[in-house]
Amino acid sequence: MARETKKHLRETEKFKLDFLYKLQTLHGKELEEASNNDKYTALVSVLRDRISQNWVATNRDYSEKSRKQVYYFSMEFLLGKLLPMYLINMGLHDVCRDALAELDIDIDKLTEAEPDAGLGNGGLGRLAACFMDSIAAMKLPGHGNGIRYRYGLFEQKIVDGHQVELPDNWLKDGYAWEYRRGDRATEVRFGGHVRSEATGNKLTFIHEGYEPVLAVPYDVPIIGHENNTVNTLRLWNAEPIEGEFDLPTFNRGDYLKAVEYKHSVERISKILYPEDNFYEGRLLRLKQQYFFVSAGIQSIIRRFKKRRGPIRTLPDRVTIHINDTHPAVAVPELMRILMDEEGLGWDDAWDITTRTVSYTNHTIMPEALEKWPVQMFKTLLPRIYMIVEEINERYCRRLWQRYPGNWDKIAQMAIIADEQVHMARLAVVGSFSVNGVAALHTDILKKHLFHHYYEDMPHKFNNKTNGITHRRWLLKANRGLAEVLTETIGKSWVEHPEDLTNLLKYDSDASVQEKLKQVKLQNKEHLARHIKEKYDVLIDPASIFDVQIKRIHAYKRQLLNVLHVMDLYNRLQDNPDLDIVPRTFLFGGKAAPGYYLAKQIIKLINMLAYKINNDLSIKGKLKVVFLENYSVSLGEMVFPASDVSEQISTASKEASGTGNMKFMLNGAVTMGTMDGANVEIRNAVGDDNIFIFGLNSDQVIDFYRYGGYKSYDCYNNDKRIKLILDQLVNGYLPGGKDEFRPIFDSLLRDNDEFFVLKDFDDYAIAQERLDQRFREQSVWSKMSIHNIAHAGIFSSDRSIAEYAIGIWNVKPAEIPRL
Ligand code: GL9
Repeated sequence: MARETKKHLRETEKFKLDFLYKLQTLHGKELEEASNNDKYTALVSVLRDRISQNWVATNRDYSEKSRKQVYYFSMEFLLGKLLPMYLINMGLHDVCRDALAELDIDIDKLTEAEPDAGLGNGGLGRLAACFMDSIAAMKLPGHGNGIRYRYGLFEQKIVDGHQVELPDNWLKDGYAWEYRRGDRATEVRFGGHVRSEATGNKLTFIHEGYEPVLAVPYDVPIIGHENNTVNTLRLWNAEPIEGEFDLPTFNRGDYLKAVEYKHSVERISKILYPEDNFYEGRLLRLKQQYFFVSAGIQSIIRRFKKRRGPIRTLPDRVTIHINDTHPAVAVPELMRILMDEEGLGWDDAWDITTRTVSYTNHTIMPEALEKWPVQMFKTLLPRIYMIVEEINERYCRRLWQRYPGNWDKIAQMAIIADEQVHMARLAVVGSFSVNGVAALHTDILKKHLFHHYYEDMPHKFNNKTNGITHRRWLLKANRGLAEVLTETIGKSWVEHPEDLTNLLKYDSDASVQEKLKQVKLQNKEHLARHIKEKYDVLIDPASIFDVQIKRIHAYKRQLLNVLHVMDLYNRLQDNPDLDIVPRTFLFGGKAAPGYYLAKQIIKLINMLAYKINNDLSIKGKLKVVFLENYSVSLGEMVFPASDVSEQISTASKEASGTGNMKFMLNGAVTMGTMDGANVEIRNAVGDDNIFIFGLNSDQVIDFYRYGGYKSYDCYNNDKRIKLILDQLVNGYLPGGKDEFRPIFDSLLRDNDEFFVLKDFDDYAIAQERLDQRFREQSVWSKMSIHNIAHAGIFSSDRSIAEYAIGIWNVKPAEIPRL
């Protein structure tokens, strides 16, 4: 017997015994009596034991060697399921699968028992999760800091074509991956007032009458890929301060008030706000932000002081990275701690803070930029507000010197203006690095959104194009493809995704093309079975799977896609023999519960699907399916089964996109605008391997600035457009006649803010080109291969390497086995 096999057998046997032992000690059960959930928790427990040694070793190494560490502050971490990824990262996938198989347990079945940790809305939260994975894979000392929401992103049900939201009760059976660290809890203070006291020539500030909240950390281990690194994702839970110690005076002895207090505290980490690219100025949201930021910074400083000496060296040992502006209160909070608790003066504190905090902007959508009313901010965070005021004053004073008399400009740059605290401005002024998430986006930041700051502080600005972890989105999600790749070019791509370019040599190799086609077909069949079972709709795996999955948002233009489907359908009805390659249009995505137009789009897709899928006259050439409850796990099934990736946002609006990268990595070809990272995808694959259409971002921005677009002209001059739009409001679709009037109005009365009609014709032409290319199967295969081959640079390992070198200055640490 080969040594490898022997080793495998030994490990499998050991794993089996560990598992059975856990089942017994945890649940007091034998295999026969154990539920799926029992088996799942026993399995995770086996893994936890193996992880914990490396976790201790990692933390010991970081502190003994005084390694510089980065803390990624994010309101969202959209993790998905960890079990399958951790088995892969720990190199235990096959051992575990075989051990369980011997016990007649299907590992995929166990995985179903794990809730998708949906602590995020979409791209921004998923990016944070990919980054956690890459940081650990690259052996970098870096951790996450966020909120342990009791309810993650809502579960979407489609009822009569409408979206209905159900609470995501993901913690109902507990979460097997978290470790509650009660001993590391810390206090966060809200409200009250601040009194100053002079001691000698120094003013001290005393915060009184506040409501204290206990922040309790729940740590989730973040495991590196086949290395010993185990980093920490620390998620904070809000709890009332109980017991005799330090009971807040305001509720001492008052039972009702004490209960109210408990409720008001627990609300803080109760729900994730379900908005995408949109900001709602709720008090509770600001509370959430300060809560996890304050708790996070306190725990960093506490740990720092235990080991690493003088506070002045903080920037050499720690970077606090803020993921969008949500954690921007990190700037004044760090100032507060350095001054009020560590006794530093303003200048020293400011110097340390602005060398410790770095910031990523994720959107230029005006409605997503956070601004807090001064009154609200000041009432909730009185001491923090004082500090923001001082930051603002000092900054404006500097601006007066630089731009004397230029009041307009200064008002546009002031952190406090129009009775609001502008969080993006605070983030730019208070950090040492400001980055966008794709080359085009960073350009737009420099030229438009942050233009004045860029002129003032050009050195801060830099680009870090987003990435995705190829371990989850290929190795895990598409095993079939991963195997063919390894067979063809060897396995180096797993460690070095840029090696995927070795595939280019085979772009015209018939046997490689055939293997890839087979894998794609299997993935499509798998998805088709799922769709048949779940929606009772039959789709043809030989048809083009044309997919748009992402949050539903006007700027992402699901509507453009829908209008094109309506047009295709109209043409097919005119001529049932119309020569098109059969197409299956798949949609998926959640709409924010209060976003009326987005919910209407979902309804429209479903009504259209109903009409088309039941029309026998078109001979099955067209199918439309809306996939319910798009989530990380659903994405893992859909990306591998896709032929066409719809990335059709209005140019300039999509900061980067990351779904676009997951599609290309899985061999889909992009239909897209010159927006976000699509631009870089095009540069990588070349014009022959992508379908680009529509206005570019300069054209769009010019229209916004100077006007000149009249959507009515498109309606009046293009018969197809007129027909489709009329069909929205003339009773053609099932449902009420006026059901889709608001969509109609947004396109005509409101002059089509996102240039849907303007880009329609070019889109339809590009779709025809695509249809033609798909017919030549070897040409299509070659395009697909070029997409896979060039996807390596969109690995989040590349992004993280750039952050580590260009912003954080953190270095890999080899963790020894204990
Ligand atoms: C987003 C951008 O809209 C995306 O284009 C970008 O890829 C991601 C990650 O950088 O960030 N900004 C943003 O607010 N969201 C993004 O996806 N929204 C959500 O995460 C829901």
